[in-house]
Amino acid sequence: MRPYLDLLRDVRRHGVRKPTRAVLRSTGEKIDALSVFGRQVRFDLAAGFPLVTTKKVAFNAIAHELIWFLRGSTNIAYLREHGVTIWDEWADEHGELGPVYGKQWRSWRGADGEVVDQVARVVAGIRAVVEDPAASVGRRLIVSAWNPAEIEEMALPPCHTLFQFSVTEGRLSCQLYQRSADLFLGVPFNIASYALLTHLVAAVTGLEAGEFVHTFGDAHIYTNHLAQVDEQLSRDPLPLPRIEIDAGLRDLSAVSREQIRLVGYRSHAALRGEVAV
Ligand code: U5P
Repeated sequence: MRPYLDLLRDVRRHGVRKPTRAVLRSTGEKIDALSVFGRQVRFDLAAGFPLVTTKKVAFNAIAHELIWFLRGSTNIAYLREHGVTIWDEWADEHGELGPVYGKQWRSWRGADGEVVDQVARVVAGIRAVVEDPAASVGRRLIVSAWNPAEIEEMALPPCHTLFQFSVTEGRLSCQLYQRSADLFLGVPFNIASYALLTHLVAAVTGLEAGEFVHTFGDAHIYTNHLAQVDEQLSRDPLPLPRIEIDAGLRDLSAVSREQIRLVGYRSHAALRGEVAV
């Protein structure tokens, strides 16, 4: 997890202190962040599954959240059923979040009422590139969650806004553009989520997982997380775990938690930090 820790250290040292719109729910206090604009890190997925080891990260919540995105859901009922609370702060009284990731990924509303399943299209596109490396979709394998016409209706405008796949010599790589990144609380989740997505898409298209490339817009550390970040940076990373995907997986809309196995995850102790909302 060197690339993540190097980025955390970079922003801790060189981030510019800025006011943000975020507040701490416990006190209502506005919170500043140390911030940089524009960074990129990359993870070779063959070298291990990039789950942060310098603090304990809740992989189960990450896996369930991704399954929930892939089902196209925007109601927290599925997450609640599985004890995942990460979206609770943003849901309305019926558990609805508006047209967030699941809606945009699986049923983007087009101009003339056409509904676009971007994930299904991208999987079909990857299969076409596997058949023919010169297929016209080869450099167009994109899923966007940033739907300008629907931003106002979303509980939170998408932080992970757009991702692209690339097929090279039997390996599937994924690059994410994340417009805004809470490096201490959000990013360990975001890295693991997209690494897992890359493994899942590779599994259903008969490819090996290649690289996950993570590109950032505003990468920041909230000032209420500085002590935890310093503690984390004093810890030595442990060997990375592996991920195993059930060989029978065919359909991304029907992935179950049991088809995903995290093997050999060891970490330092959890570090708590209050989320800025
Ligand atoms: N955030 C993440 N990753 C996520 C979701 C949210 O880091 O998956 C963080 C953003 O970095 C930011 C906040 O700190 O949530 C959203 O606020 P804003 O960028 O919309 O102002």
